[in-house]
Amino acid sequence: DSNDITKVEEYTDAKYAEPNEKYFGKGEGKNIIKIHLESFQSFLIDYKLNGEEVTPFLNDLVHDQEKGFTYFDNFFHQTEQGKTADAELITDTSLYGLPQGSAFVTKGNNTYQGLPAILEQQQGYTSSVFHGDGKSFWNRDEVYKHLGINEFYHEDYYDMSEENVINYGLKDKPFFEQSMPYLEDMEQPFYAHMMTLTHHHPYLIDEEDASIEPAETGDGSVDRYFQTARYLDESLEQFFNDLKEKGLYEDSIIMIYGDHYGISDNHNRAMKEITGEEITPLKNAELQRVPFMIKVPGVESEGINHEYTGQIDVMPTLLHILGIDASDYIQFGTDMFSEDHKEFVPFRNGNFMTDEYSYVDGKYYDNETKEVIKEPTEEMKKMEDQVVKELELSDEVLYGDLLRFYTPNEEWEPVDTDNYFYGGPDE
Ligand code: GP9
Ligand code: MN
Repeated sequence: DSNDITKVEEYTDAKYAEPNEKYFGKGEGKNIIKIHLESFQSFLIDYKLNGEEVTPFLNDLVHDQEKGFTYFDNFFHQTEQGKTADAELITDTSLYGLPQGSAFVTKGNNTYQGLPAILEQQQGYTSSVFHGDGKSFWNRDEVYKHLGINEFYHEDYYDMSEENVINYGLKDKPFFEQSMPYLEDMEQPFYAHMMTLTHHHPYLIDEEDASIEPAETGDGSVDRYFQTARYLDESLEQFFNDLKEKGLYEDSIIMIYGDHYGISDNHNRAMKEITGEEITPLKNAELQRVPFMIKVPGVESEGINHEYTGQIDVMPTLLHILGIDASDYIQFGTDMFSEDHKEFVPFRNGNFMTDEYSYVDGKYYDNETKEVIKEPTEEMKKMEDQVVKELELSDEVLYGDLLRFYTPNEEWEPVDTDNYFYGGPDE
């Protein structure tokens, strides 16, 4: 009931981090293009296979500051069984996914105060999701209404002929190409979420789409992982060129993020070959880094930012960039650019990473020496308790549908799901 939400609010208020003046409001009213890199782990950045870069286009965005992107090299995914759906939920609500199952499916009819709805109500944004798969996968066609997503371009909007499709759905190159006219037609300012798909387990790729050779560990998924990553990288380059051609590049906020790991710990033998290191529990946790990079027009790139951050921090960061006070909303993350951003990143299983030490499966490790810390400090134990508490409070919000009882500010209007319909181009 409303007592429970008060408890949550006390926690998120205490955690709130003030905006950084350098960013606050700098992106107000600008189009936002959010690009989802399916199953992309950060170890791919700068990785060389047979002496060749796997993702030259992304590497260039990371290293060439002229391109305007700030890259967070200590950004982690925080997903569990909900995989892609968890990443969507976390980045658009700043709530955690559930310990089991997918909140998109089991809590798809909850009340949410999602980023798309807030942007529409505060600054007149329209929002859309682009994804070349069936609309009901992960219950998207229901939960998107509650998030306030205006348009959902799903497989009915795309040419899904055989040559355009592999594995789960539309290949990334035709996906971006065919999305362009819809994107151009959107009323501005828009918040557009482009969700790629080809770089997905088991990393199938047609011969004509593979520009590099597979790795040679003998583990097929790991070996092909590099080929589909390269294909994704090429599809991004094509998309950026199209955006430039259509005048949608320069003045847009562009954000790129990875949704979750692609190589599970069933592949540790092959990953030892790839990384040159034994995949210990700590190493496995370290491999949960996924890329996050963002370009805000008019704000110079910081190059590589080493702050420890996670998907939970994305929404408050974006709100502040647009000049919207994130403290009004129930959010478990904090602005990544803030001086008071809290440097601990909970994983859904209670493990967490900080800038100095990591807590993995009941043990603390020193980040530098990789050694177990035999006598954890009081401060470390407090952190462990805080992570448990944070995850529990977030769960209470979802299990109790507590946002029903919360009014963020005077302007907030609960989302009316009757206003949303994702039938298809002809309906
Ligand atoms: C399905 C796609 C993949 O539409 O988003 O989901 P995942 O298996 O990564 O959760
Ligand atoms: Mn995914």
